[in-house]
This record gives sequence, structure tokens and C-alpha cells, in this order.
Amino acid sequence: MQLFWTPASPFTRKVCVAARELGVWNRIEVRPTTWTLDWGYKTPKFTAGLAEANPVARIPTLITDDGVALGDSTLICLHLNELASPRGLIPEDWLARQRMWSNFAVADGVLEAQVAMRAELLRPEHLRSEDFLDKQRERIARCLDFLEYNAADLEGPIDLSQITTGIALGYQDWRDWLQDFRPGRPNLASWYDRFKDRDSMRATEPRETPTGD
Ligand SMILES: N[C@@H](CCC(=O)N[C@@H](CS)C(=O)NCC(=O)O)C(=O)O
Repeated sequence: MQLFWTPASPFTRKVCVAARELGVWNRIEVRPTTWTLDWGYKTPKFTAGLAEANPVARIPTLITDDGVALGDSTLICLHLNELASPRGLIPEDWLARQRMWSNFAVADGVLEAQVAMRAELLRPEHLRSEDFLDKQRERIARCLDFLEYNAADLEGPIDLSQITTGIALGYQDWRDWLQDFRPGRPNLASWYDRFKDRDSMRATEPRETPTGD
């Protein structure tokens, strides 16, 4: 399998952590992906092969062993989950699975808002919308409050909602234009303090994406 990848992308990190936790990381060949710095507001120039494989031209994109392109982090995680069976990141229990997906969607919403803010901040200052940035900040705060309230759900065997929450909190810590998530959220803070030390999290700490020409 081949994975279009950057070290900065939280959606890509989701796949990398999931693959490590599932024990299938060694079956993935990484294809480092670059784009011109103006990708946030113009048509980006991507690493060769990405737009051809996936016209949405976003990362992560996985080319499976059967040569099929999967262009969405959650679909990729589900594919890896099937490959790794019986090991898995989706609870067997009916209700636990619903709660997992509910928390997952909220954590994934944080990633979407973070990535949307990043793209907006890459635009020239005179084109940026403070209203748009505020909307994303408010969404992130609401989602983190929800996850704080449901923090007990994050205990137990590792699943996809834990991974996505851990990555959202890690991204919040990494970018200096995002707020510290800890004040008023003691449960999330103490959970993340333990989760961030997992080998899969340590091995995938975010770094700036090198730019291409
Ligand atoms: N829903 C997608 C979102 C992927 C996404 O937004 N990726 C970002 C990087 S973190 C990207 O490729 N942005 C480039 C662009 O939108 O042009 C997923 O879960 O994979």
C-alpha cells in the first residue's frame, strides 16, 4: 500500500496512528507530499500522482494493494481495520459502537475546523475572514466541551474516537494560533497526558510540511 502523506496533516496522522495500533504500518510505503506555499488559496501544485489517483487531491490518500485509491482518512482507517482483523479499532458492542462513532464525529469536526483555520491563515492577510476564523474557534470550543463531558468514553481499549481525539488535542498544542484546550477541561487534560505517550503518538508527532516548487 502507498500513502500520500505529510508530517503536518492531522487527518494523515489519524491513519498513521491507526496503522501502528493495528500492526499494519510496516505494510505501508509513505509517499511524502508537497505543494506550493500558496495552496491555501490557489490551485495547489501537488506531488506527482496525487491528483491523478484522487481528483479531490487531498491527503491522506491510500493506494491499496489492489491499486484502488481511498481518499479519506476514515475510509482508510476502516480499510486498515479490516486488514488487521481480528485486531480492531471499532467496538463490537452495539451501544459502545454508537457512542464511539458519536465521539469520533465530534473529534473529526475539530480536525476539520483546525485544517480550515490553517488554510484561512495561509491566505494573504487582506483576504482573511475573522468571522470565518471565529466560527471555527467557537466550533472547536463546543466540540472540546462535548468531549470533556464524555471523557469517560475515552477509557478502555483503544478505538478510532480515542485516536482522533488525541490527534485533535495534539494539533491544538502544536499550533500557536490555537488555544490551550486544558483550562476548564480537566478530564480531557488528564486523559491526553497519558494518551500522548503511546508509541504510536510519539512516532507521529506533527512537523511542518516541507514545501515543493
Ligand atoms: N475528510 C478528509 C479531509 C482531508 C483533508 O482536509 N486534508 C487536508 C490536509 S490535512 C488537505 O489535503 N488539504 C489540501 C486541500 O484541501 O487542498 C479526510 O478525512 O481525509
